[in-house]
Amino acid sequence: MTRAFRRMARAGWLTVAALGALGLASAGCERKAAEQSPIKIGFVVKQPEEPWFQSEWEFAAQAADKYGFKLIRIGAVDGEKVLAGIDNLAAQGAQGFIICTPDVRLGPAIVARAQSHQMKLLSVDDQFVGPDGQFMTAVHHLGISARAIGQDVGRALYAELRKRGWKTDEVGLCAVTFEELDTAKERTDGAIEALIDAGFPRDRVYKAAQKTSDVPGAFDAADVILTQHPEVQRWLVCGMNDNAVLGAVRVMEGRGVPAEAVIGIGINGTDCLNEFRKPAPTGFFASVLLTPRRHGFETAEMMYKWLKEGVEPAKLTFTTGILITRETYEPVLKEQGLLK
Ligand code: FCA
Repeated sequence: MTRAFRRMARAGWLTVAALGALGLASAGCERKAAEQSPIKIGFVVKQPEEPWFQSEWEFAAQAADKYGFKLIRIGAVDGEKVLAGIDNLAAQGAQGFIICTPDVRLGPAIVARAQSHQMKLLSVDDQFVGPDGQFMTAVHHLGISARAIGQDVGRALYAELRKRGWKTDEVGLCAVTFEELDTAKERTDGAIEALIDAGFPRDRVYKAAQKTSDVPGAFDAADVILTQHPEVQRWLVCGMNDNAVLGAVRVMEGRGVPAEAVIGIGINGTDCLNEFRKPAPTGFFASVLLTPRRHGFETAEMMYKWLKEGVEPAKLTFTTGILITRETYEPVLKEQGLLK
């Protein structure tokens, strides 16, 4: 308030019109502030209930805090929700978004919708596939080194089998697969390949195809395998992620297979913490902890710098993982900033 204004106010000369003008001025200020920090970034995920995606969101929110942009989180479980979500982001003024799509074959439709709103786009975790069945390499992507991580799982399964002194002819591998998604297929193929390379018999590999990539989907798939192979006494379990392995482990528990006769190794490391915290060990032996910070913070940071400074992100980025067990998960997660 100017000194003259204050003098007028003291003298009781402020009119209704003057007060109105003050109000208008402050509305103008707010508008100006909004124009000065205009960056809004969407983060769309396919399974918002999965801890992995919640971790990505959390880390993206840390990037938003650091750089001062607005993060808009959207959970989109099917194609319709994805396209409506993109329209919604555009209506809110977002200039770009990061997405893990519920179906990689939606890639062309997502690209077209982003272009129609002149929005920048970056895919995370699951890479888009074009009408020719090939990856859409024109779309910037950050994902995991799926085959190498799968191979780590296979090697760790075999090492634990040896440690327990199991004979391979009484063991079966229950591989919970989701082969329509390339990153999932690469993971389970990698695990099977490494196990066979290490000496595990190929004819004791039993694949269980998930219809949905969640715990109930894995449960139903593994249930069929257990029914078909009542002769198997000890089980190894692998899958695309923690939830795939958890589903199979639950089936085995339900059928009375003792926990010590199961070695399950997941991937993500974010969705198995409750399992590791159970007072007694279960068949879920270990997980490969991925880097949700890189998938959330780094993708959001890349998008921000692209929008703000015109710095184009790398076309393709691949991340790695670290094996964690009940014994090691706490220090490792603390070190990674995933646990306080
Ligand atoms: C896929 C899976 C997630 C996570 C991510 C890196 O999107 O569905 O659980 O493993 O890849």
